Amino acid sequence: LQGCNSNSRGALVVLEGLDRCGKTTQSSRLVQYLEGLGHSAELWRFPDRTTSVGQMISSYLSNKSQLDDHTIHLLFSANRWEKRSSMETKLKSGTTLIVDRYSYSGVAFSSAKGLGIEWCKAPEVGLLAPDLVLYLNISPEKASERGGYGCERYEQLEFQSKVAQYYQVLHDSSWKVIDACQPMEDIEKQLQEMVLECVKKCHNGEPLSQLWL
Ligand code: T5A
Ligand code: NA
Repeated sequence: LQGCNSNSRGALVVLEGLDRCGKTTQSSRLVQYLEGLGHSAELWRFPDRTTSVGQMISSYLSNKSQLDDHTIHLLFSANRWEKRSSMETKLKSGTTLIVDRYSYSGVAFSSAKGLGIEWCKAPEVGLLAPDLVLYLNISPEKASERGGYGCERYEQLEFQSKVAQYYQVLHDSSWKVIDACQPMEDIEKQLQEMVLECVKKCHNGEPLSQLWL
């Protein structure tokens, strides 16, 4: 993989799943793994709470402010759009992005509140499509037993069950489903293989595509 041609691009890899499924744990391990192999890789996450849009989202998630369901949906989407061009630049310069949540979260969470799924997908159309989506599969019950659950707005069993149903609807050929109840190290090994294969494919010229066209 090292020494591949200079116009090869990085891979866009997204981790998805219910709250507490282990996305952040596994995303950072993946970046370390790729860097260890000499690849250029970065950890990104959505919501990106560092921007002014991201601060509005963060305030909403921690119940410090109230927003209409449509409004917060569009803010989550805007938070991805404001990062789109820098994502593209990074990918084209050969850096692989490991992204902790993306448009699938956006659509699954808002649909679970009762917004129409097509309405939810519309503002995501034209964002970069992931080369690989790693879905960390866990039951809402198991997830709720993990540390820190219950602090943020969406961390309730019944709601998380609905989110899981909408994730099922969004599942497409870019997805790989991993059992998130295995020991962390076992999950890590499985993800490494999947990501490495994807990185090779992208280095070899697999074109970037766009969501939901
Ligand atoms: N949202 C997000 C939307 O509504 N629309 C959108 O467009 C987007 C992008 C914030 C919320 O916003 C919603 C979704 C969310 O509700 P967030 O900041 O990513 O999203 O918050 P969470 O998803 O809740 O992230 P968490 O940090 O809580 O969960 P992770 O990252 O999935 O899990 P992680 O790695 O932090 O692990 C959680 C705990 O489990 C343990 C860890 O040590 C940790 O204690 N753990 C394991 N335990 C046993 N076995 C394993 N295999 C384990 N892996 C991890
Ligand atoms: Na997280």
